[in-house]
Amino acid sequence: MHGYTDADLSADDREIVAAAADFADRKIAPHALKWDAQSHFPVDELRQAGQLGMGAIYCDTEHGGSGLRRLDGVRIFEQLAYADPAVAAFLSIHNMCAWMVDAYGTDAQRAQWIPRLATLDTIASYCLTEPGAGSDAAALTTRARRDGDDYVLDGVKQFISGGGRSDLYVVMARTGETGPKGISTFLVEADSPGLSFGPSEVKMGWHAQPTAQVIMEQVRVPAANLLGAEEGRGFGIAMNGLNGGRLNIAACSLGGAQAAFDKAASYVADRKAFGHALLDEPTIRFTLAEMATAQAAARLLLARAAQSLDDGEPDKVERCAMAKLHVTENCHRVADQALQLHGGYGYLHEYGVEKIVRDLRVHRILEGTNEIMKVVIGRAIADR
Ligand code: FAD
Ligand code: 2MC
Repeated sequence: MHGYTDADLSADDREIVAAAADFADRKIAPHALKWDAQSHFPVDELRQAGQLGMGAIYCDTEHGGSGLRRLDGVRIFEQLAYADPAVAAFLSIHNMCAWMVDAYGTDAQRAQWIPRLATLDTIASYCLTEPGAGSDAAALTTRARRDGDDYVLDGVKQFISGGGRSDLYVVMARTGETGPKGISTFLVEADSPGLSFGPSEVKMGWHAQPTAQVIMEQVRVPAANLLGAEEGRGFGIAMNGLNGGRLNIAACSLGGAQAAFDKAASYVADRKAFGHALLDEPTIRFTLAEMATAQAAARLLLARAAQSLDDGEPDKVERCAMAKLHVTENCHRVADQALQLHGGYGYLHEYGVEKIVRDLRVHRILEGTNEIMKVVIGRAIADR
């Protein structure tokens, strides 16, 4: 249980967090540096996580979801990210897709997809961003045209996590007017004729999961694949998915930064300079104190935001945005401070800290940039 004491959690909560930590320590951590260096996407281990209930964490148990809370979810992703933020973040995106199907799908869609998503026999990707529509997501131009009992999709999705490797693509496409009200959500299977993928992007971090364009040319899907069977609800579905996604990305930053902090604290205790351990240098202790305080504050803000989503509080959107903004910024700083405390060794791959810094950097950009988080929070303030 990295980052928690027994007093932080109830007995039930401890069991969930300890199980996630145990899996992460045994199945992910020993391989994280190799997977990063080799850009290996660990599908087998993701499926093992599915066997432990981490494929549809906060989906209803009716069709095989785990029926847990968002609060449990963020703690699970935090523990997984302690081992590898990139792997944890991919699983969080898959969980976001599973929840969208569970929360908005028809009974038939839920019965068809949730059992396979829960085990990760079906791995899912979330497709909102386009080359011409990132932060301004409601400007998307991928089109879905009704044709008899089918829809025909045309367009390009950019930066799709799992692109080319996932089995199911949850695609936001335009069925109506310009703006958010003309958008619908579709479930597109990987083997659909007309679906293709760009090359895997070469990235700064997140090497253990692929990122690629998803290209749709006359992709025909049955009308039954319209999520929720009603046009025009797609933007709301996408945004509600992202509220939880933003919490989870923050959790991945928190777990990654905790690993970096623990490495740094142990390193400065061992490293000698000027006749004593670096840990005995008061300014080094001040840095560790700042880092530990940042982690504790981030964990509290994140837990409160998760609770607001669990309870459907009126300000949940703003709280999720605040958590994403604060946690991803501060935890990236903690990871960078941990690198600095390692001196030159922090810059070497084998120490594992530079990987965390690289992986956490993108959390300030995706699932809504941190500038967009300020737009969301600012609008809430203005609307009060
Ligand atoms: P832009 O929107 O062009 O923004 C450029 C800059 O302008 C940013 O700094 C932004 O904050 C700023 N900006 C824009 N508007 C405003 C404003 N109103 N006020 C102030 N500043 C503003 N997307 C998916 O749909 N699915 C995925 O699985 C996925 N995975 C990703 C994985 C990776 C590794 C990366 C890098 C991205 C991924 N994305 C994914 C896309 C990601 O969500 C977008 O990159 C992000 O939303 C920003 O969009 P953009 O890149 O088009 O930047
Ligand atoms: N939760 C629930 N509903 C939301 C919402 C949220 N977070 N954000 C917006 N909405 C609703 C909003 O209430 C409104 O509903 P209604 O018409 O009923 O009033 C509707 O959506 C339209 O919202 P806006 O009028 O605010 O739309 P606008 O276009 O002005 O701005 C903005 C929306 C900027 C907040 C949105 O486009 C956004 O979040 N952009 C960032 C995109 C993003 O996060 N991309 C991430 C891609 S996924 C990824 O990166 C991965 C790694 C998976």
